[in-house]
Amino acid sequence: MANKMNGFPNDFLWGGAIAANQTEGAYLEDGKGLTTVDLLPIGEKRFPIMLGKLPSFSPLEGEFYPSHEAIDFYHRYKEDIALFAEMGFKTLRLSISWARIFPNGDDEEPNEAGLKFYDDLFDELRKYDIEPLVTLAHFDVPVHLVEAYGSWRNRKLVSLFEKYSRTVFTRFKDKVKYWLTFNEINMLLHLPYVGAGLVFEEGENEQLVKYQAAHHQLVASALAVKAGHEIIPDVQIGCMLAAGMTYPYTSNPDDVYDAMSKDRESFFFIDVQSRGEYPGYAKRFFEENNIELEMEKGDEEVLKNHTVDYIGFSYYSSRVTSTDPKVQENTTSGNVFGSITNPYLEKSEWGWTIDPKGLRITANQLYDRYQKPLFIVENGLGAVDEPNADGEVIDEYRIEYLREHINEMREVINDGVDLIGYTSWGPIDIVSASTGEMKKRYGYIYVDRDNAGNGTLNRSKKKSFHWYKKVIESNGENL
Ligand code: BGP
Repeated sequence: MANKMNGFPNDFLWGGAIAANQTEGAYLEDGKGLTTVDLLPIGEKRFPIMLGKLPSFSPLEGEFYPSHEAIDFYHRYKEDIALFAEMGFKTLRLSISWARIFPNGDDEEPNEAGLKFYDDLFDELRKYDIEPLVTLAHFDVPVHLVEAYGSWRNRKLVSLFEKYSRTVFTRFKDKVKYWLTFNEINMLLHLPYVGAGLVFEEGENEQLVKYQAAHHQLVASALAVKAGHEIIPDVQIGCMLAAGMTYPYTSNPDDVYDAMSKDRESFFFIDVQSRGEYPGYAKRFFEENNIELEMEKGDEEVLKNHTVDYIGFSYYSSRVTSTDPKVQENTTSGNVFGSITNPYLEKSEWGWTIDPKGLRITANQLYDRYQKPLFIVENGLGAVDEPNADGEVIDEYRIEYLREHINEMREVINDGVDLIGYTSWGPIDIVSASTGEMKKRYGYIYVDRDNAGNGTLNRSKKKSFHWYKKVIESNGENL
């Protein structure tokens, strides 16, 4: 056994991650259908819609829909990929918009213009030896599927998604080896419209609808894994979890148990996708909450036989939980999971706790649990960037956040975890998923565009651009 801690392996996949709906724009171009995100305005109506509480299926006059133009990646991807290549990216995580391929979701034939867009995009990446890492579903459901079937609450979506998966696997089998099925699949429980296109009806059992939709996505995910393994040689298909440790506020066993239960709400999905079966604790939860899932004959077998090859996860922050009502009053805002304020840690401008060590704990926890390669497919700091008088963004705060997290990643690897890559979120500024804002930026590359949709869309390098380039060049040594 080697006695030296080596840190990052030579083939470590450094890069960045984006999603179609937050980046591409061109929301109705070349035959693309409308998606759920295209109906999310910026401002106060956004959150209730994301919770599935406010059906709104036609864009309202005069309101700003950030995803309609986003950062116009659809037309500018060559320029952007050249910048990623300049930073030395080994990989770029991006998503395919289902509605570019099947505009209504249930069309007979795929839309050739949509397929061609991604074909060209993957060629451009290959030109620079950048490995595409592709998410099949990143928070965007074709709107027609919501209107016609009630989205993922309906079993019909399983076969439609399988058809979509098979179509893109077949088309891109020589160009894309790394795939993810559903982005942050556990987000469905917290933002059901975002995760699964769900809009609730008055008086229905929302838990039941959510877990039924979850079952459909889990089966669809397993069928996608099956299809990928059949179609693409050497394929790697992963799941994707919004991860982040939950700490008990005290050593009171009630708090400790509560923290474990909160984490299990998320692990539930990966337990099914990676271990291939519903965990016992979920069965108990279903029984106690009158959740009787409709399953088809063969579902259990599909889940069992087609588990994922690796575990992808996003990590932004950790959480704290307590069973003491007094302590519970001290809850931070901003993070969709909700959390007690952690007195040991700082928060971002949006209230997300900054916890680099939590990344080490989370990664170790996931590896202990699943014993499969891990891929950190999102991480980063959303911040307001102000260009100085020379038009430069000196984003020391972002560098510091990333440096501390990358340092912990080295520890993770030295802990014996098989960590295969890191794609930081939004390497170029994009639209924020939770707020719809441009103001919340993650990029190494600044995009001139504001919350109201004004700006030239010009790209420029921030200080962190040069820093991340050195990090990759030195394989994580020069932080
Ligand atoms: C994750 C999503 C991304 C993303 C990121 C940052 O939940 O997978 O789509 O945007 O979080 O969140 P936000 O954009 O709200 O800051």
